[in-house]
Amino acid sequence: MARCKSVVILTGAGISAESGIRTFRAADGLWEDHTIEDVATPEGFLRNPDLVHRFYNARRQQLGEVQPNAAHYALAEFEQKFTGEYLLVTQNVDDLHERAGSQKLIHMHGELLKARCKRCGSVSAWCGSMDGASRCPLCSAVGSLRPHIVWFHEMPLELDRIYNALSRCDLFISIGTSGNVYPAAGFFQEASAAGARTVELNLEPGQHASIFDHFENGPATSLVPAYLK
Ligand code: BJW
Repeated sequence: MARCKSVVILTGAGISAESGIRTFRAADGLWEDHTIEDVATPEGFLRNPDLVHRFYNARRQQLGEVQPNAAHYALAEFEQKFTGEYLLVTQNVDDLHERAGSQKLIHMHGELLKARCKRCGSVSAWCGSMDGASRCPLCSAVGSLRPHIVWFHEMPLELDRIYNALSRCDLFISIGTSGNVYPAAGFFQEASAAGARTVELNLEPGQHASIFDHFENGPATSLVPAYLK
């Protein structure tokens, strides 16, 4: 670690699991109770916006009841002390990384606590009272707000910055993601092609664990602080 000049870290739902946020694909995961096509696609939102708003409102409410855990804090501390280039890319839409103190952070799948206007494209804070009939705080259009979430078939955010960092890194660490969802699932290959060492820290091996240079298995709250020490 001391010899690294540029580090990219990718996190998934597993890093927030011990804070009490459900992952997606576990036996008790979010996709067990909800049909992906209904709640996580633009077509589902067009069909039944009320259902989608209810799904995200319930998750916003839960976010107020959970706290960052030792893995989130370990990443924030590492960012503070590491002197090279650093980028944390999270697929998570919760705000636990920033609440732990991370700053060099990209939410590639959006943010639960933000709204996006379909008319003017502006992104604003999600207020508790917002719903499908609310007015955009910028352009005042009525009924144009949607969750600032990247659904299936939509383009993830800030990919240029992410691929740029991947092309320069010499260490890539994937934490708590199953490696099922692209393009994030392919990031380790980009990093590897650039000559980086690739490391996966996960409770259970992800889709590509066997082709990472190094895999460690266990809960994020133990593995991450120990690995970044
Ligand atoms: C622990 C733990 C503990 C548990 N400690 N670990 C190429 C090939 C095939 C398909 C495609 C492809 N390119 C695009 C696609 C289509 C699609 C896709 O990937 N489909 C697959 C299902 C096959 N991708 C898209 O549509 C994306 N857009 C796109 O590709 O645009 C075009 C494009 C093309 C080429 C280049 C660039 C762009 C958009 C994807 C949007 C994903 N959105 C979601 C929902 C967000 C909203 C919401 O939150 O409601 O994002 S889906 C969901 O999955 C969520 C997550 O961010 C994402 C990843 O899940 P994650 O984090 O890995 O969670 P789990 O549950 O799968 O895994 C949890 C892990 O934690 C496990 O491994 C456990 O072991 C571990 N764990 N406890 C440590 N205590």
